[in-house]
Amino acid sequence: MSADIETIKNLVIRGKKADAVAATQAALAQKVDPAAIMRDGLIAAMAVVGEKYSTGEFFLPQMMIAARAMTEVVPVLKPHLVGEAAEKKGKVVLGTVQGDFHDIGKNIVGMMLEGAGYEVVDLGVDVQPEKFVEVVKSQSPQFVLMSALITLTMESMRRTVEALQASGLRSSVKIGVGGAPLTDKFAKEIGADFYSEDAYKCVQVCNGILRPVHSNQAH
Ligand code: B12
Repeated sequence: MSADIETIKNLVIRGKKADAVAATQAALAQKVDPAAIMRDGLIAAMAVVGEKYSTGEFFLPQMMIAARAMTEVVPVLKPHLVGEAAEKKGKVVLGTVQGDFHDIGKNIVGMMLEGAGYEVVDLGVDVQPEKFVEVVKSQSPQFVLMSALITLTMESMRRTVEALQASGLRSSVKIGVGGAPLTDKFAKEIGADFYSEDAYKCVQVCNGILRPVHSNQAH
């Protein structure tokens, strides 16, 4: 089995899940950097699939089998990407917003946060604003993180921020948003605290937000 990143990318694009898993295992055995496999193999493959869908070269079934291949490969990479954190840093409530069923990116964000020591309460996909509010009330997290991949469902993020505001819980959490169509500008516009373009940066931002909180408590 050929084990380079380009091969993995092409196998994921074509939805060859067993071969993509085998190629990833072979690449890891040959000490190919797992973060590079994720970025230049898997995430890059999804970008190509999206492009092909836009141009009409791919239809929904092809997009689905490619997504399934990616979903199979991620657990193979997981132990190589995330460590075991010794102590819990903080609690995150995470979900893909109402109307949106894309969860690959959200799951990667959750995986990286868990590896970095966060307790992640994953609400899944198509999460209504009221559900976020209910769980923030019962779980008292430090962060609410929302994912959206469809331009239209970005509006569900706005409604979730509004619902948190209306329930009086807004100031108890930092709200982060992400997903391919998101921008810093949109995050500011809806009153979120931050936008991150990928899972790695999201972990860094969360760590950065918690650090001053801890040092304040020490005084
Ligand atoms: C895979 C995929 C699917 C899969 C989803 C499988 C799954 N379990 O998620 C399937 C085939 C089911 C699907 C369905 C649909 N899809 Co689709 N899909 C994609 C595709 C190809 C890849 C998305 C993906 O997983 N990327 C890889 C991950 C790793 O990237 P990511 O999600 O962006 O996440 C990273 C960052 O954004 C960030 N991040 C993500 N979330 C968060 C959250 C926070 C808090 C933070 C900080 C960071 C962060 O970190 C992640 C890792 O670094 C995209 C194309 C694209 N370019 O995005 C289209 C795309 C998103 N889909 C699209 C469409 C139109 C649909 C459908 C409506 C199609 C249809 N006619 O039914 C349905 C939607 C159904 C619904 N209501 O949700 C459009 C959306 C157009 C738009 N802008 O509005 C796209 C852009 C394709 C296109 N070019 O037209 N899709």
